Amino acid sequence: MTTPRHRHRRTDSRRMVAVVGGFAAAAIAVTLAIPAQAAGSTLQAAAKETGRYFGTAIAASRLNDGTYSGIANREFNMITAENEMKMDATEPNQNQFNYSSGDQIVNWARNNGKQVRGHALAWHSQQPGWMQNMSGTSLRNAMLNHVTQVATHYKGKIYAWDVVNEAFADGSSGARRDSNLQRTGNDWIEAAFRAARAADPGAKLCYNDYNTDNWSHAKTQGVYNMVRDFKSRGVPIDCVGFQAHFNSGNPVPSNYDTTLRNFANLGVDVQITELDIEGSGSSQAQQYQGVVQACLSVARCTGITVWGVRDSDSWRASGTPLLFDGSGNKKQAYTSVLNQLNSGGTPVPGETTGNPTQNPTGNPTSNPTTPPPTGGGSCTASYSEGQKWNDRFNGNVTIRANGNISSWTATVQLQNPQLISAVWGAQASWPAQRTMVVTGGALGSGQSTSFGFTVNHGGNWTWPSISCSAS
Ligand code: G2I
Repeated sequence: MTTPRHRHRRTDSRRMVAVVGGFAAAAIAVTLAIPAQAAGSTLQAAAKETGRYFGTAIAASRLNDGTYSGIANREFNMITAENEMKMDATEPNQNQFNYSSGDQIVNWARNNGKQVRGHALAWHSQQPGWMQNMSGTSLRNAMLNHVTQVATHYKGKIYAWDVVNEAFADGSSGARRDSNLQRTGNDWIEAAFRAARAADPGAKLCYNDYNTDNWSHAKTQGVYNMVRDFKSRGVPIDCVGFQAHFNSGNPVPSNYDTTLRNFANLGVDVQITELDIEGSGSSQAQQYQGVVQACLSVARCTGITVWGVRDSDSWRASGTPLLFDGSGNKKQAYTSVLNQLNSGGTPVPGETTGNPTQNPTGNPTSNPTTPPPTGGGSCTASYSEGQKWNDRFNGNVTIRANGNISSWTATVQLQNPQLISAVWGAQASWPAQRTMVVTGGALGSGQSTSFGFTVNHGGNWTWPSISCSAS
């Protein structure tokens, strides 16, 4: 069993990990006690504490504005070129590439110790004039050449590429968007991904889109089905970007964490890539907090990027959608994001975990390439803090299979005088008043599942100890 740790009401939550390995019901347990650290005082520092990045879009033309670059340098550790690496910017004439503005941003980022998200290799929009009227094989080849050339130019300098941007239609069809690229054949997206992988094998390759935040929307499902298909056929895709441009007509959905988790369960990272939320004050702050909370609840949500620095830098400045006002002052939304980051999250890397406040409505399909579990592996139980109140706190446990397992049993041991008042996502039994046993079925190697519970702590904030055994 793990040793309980006495560290609570902290803002930088860490988890303890119990490992029971090898054989059925073997009682080998290891505790990883991660030392407490100070809460982050900037977005990047706070996000880093959870293993995530916090980024912004940068416009090359603004970099010599000291207020702008000062905030960008202080707060963010992942940089996206807002426009400078798009098709029209990088290949203004066919086979004549111009990397000057893109390089300016990449160099600024690297000189300041930041990583870069590449945006975007193939898109129906922002095509250079010469490409807009092309079709058929010549367009397909021009697109693939563009992907190859640009990804090769930036090879080794890009954390993740938005390989294909916005290829699905809005509305209820769940289908691909009509475009000149789509008309070259439905396989244009996977062709772009294969070309990008060949050019820069070190970059994560993402599909990026908007209006894919709500799990119940047809567009979300359309993208989900494509990613599932890609994973099943070995098309090289590593991540899905959720642009997250919100406003009153398109608010942050309450099932956002479900969406992120279900995509992550396909075996891809998920990233929030262009976040902005129109509005002001506490309403805007709360929505920002919700987005951050959703990402933090999913281990494979590896980072968040806001689409600009100050409100005045935004593509929709009148909606004041960013974290800094036009003078560069921190807004209420900034504080809510920072505080939420500092409240901790499911650490990265790892697998997905449950959010105790919402039961997922979707039912992610298991990756068809995963062989059916036959047993014999071990399991790892990871604890992460959930919400806290004066009289109670929530805890989350993620069970991860190391090797195939046919069943698992987790034991949650409470401390006196704690009592569990609610359990979700699992079947529990109570061999003793403060001992809860939770069982689950087969998991393939690397797969995970999670459950949560509420502890009425009676003044004792000590985390419960968790162990896991598998057969
Ligand atoms: O529309 C918001 C974003 C949606 N997802 C994809 C992103 O790439 C997109 O970003 C926006 C930029 O924020 C705008 O700055 O994409 C627009 C279209 O590429 C950008 O607008 C362009 C204008 O269309 C150009 O006329 C202008 O020269 O910005 C350029 C630079 O200011």
